Order: sequence, then C-alpha cells, then structure tokens
Amino acid sequence: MSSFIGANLDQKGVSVMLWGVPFDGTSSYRAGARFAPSSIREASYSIETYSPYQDASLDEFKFCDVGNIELPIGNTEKSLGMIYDFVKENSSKLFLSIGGEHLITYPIIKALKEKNNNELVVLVFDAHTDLRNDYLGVKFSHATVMRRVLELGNISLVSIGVRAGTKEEFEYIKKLNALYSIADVEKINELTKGKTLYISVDMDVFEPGYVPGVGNPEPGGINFSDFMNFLLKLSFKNVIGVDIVEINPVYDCSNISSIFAAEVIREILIKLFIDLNN
Ligand SMILES: [Mn+2]
Repeated sequence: MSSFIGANLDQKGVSVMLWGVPFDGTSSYRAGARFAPSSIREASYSIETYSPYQDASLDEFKFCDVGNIELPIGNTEKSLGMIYDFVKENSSKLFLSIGGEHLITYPIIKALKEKNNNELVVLVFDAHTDLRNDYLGVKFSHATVMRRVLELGNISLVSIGVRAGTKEEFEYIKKLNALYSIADVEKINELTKGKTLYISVDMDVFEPGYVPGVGNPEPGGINFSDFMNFLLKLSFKNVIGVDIVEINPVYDCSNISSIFAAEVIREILIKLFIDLNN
C-alpha cells in the first residue's frame, strides 16, 4: 500500500503525477501533517476507484504515484528549497501534491511561476485567510502562506470557505475581492477563462465534525455534497496543479479524515482526466 489506489508505478504514458510532501515544520497548534501522505494513501484502499458522481473510475486513466519528496525534518528553509527544486524538475505534467501543511503551496507555486508567468488564479478552499504578514515574527508559515504567494506577482486569489482570520486579514482579503462562496462556481469559471488555474484544498474547509483530523479545526465548514456540486461544475481545463493539505492523522481517531481526503483526491483526479480529454 505504498501508492494511491489505482496509481501506476511507472511514468510511461501517464498524464498526471501524484506525490507526497511530508512537511509540517511551521504547524502552530497541532503538528503531524507530515504523516498525512502515507495515511491518505493507506486510507485510499478503503474506498472504491469508481466515482458514482462522475460515472468514471480511476482505473480508466493513467496516473503515477512517485512517492514522497524526502525532506530534512526540522529545517524549514531547506525543505522549502527542496520542494521548489522537485516541482521545477517534475512539473512538465499535471500534478497533485499531498501535504503536509499549507506552507508547501508557496514553493510549489513559486516553481510554477518561474516556468510560466501567465496570469495565475489560485483557487483556495480554506477555513482560514492565511494572509498574515508574519506569524510571531516568522515570514514563512502556514498562517502567512497566501500573503507570500500573492507577492510572487501576477496572481489573483479566489478563496472559498473562509471563516477565520484577524480583523486585518479580513480587511485585506475584502480589498483583494478574493472572498467567494461555494455557490459562485459560474463566476469563478468566467474569471479563470484564458488564465491558468492552481487549486489548493486545505481540508479544514470542511466542517470539523466531518474532517476532525486537521491542524486547526474551525466550526462552520462545508460538507462533501457542497464540495461535489462545486467541483462537478468547475472547469478544470486550465488547471496546472493541485494540492491537498493540512490533514493530520495524529488527531484523526477512526481515520475518517484521511478517508475523506482520499475521496476528495479521487474526485479531483477523475475530474482532471475528464476535462483534459474533452
Ligand atoms: Mn486552514
């Protein structure tokens, strides 16, 4: 069970790559997200490869799970550099990264931007704004990640599910016009036309009762059907990468959060394949 269910082990002829980014170096409340890639892979064997929502199965498509990026735990700067290098080398195909904490999105987008500086829409599902300028004096943190991402330039932020942040962060995100609701899918499809799209799913966007095993649970989240309704209508045509972050198996009694994440990944992969081929 070292790879995601339905994955190929060799890269020949695959259109999507999957890898794990076991980094949780700046977790402020509950560390443990580094264990998520392995836990989610293992949980993926408890779900079907077939999606009744999209009437398609992972077995019909070719994707490859290349395992985890090996990172020096305890050294944030080095880890971010290594994630950046890895993505720069391996992002010639579409890819999905399994985190890890949310800070991993920064080196991933930095690498993508350096290869192609097209206008990029970053669509983020997250309970939190993640827009602090610094967190206790630290510039690179899961709590500042979207602020750093925006500084890369030529990026517009679309945030869905936000319900926690400081007063300043909320003022800032309103000024950016980046607050959207899960019902705004048509608006978002309009917005992304002719641009590239990156999707980041912080699993704390879901109601903690459904997904309790996350770093910073926040009441008031969306449920799986809300997410699926949105996903099925979202155009994946311009997507260049996806990440799924913040699952924390250490706080996931019953393993439900890893299973939930595996199912989210299955649906995103199938949607990617379907939209790629149409
Ligand atoms: Mn979050």
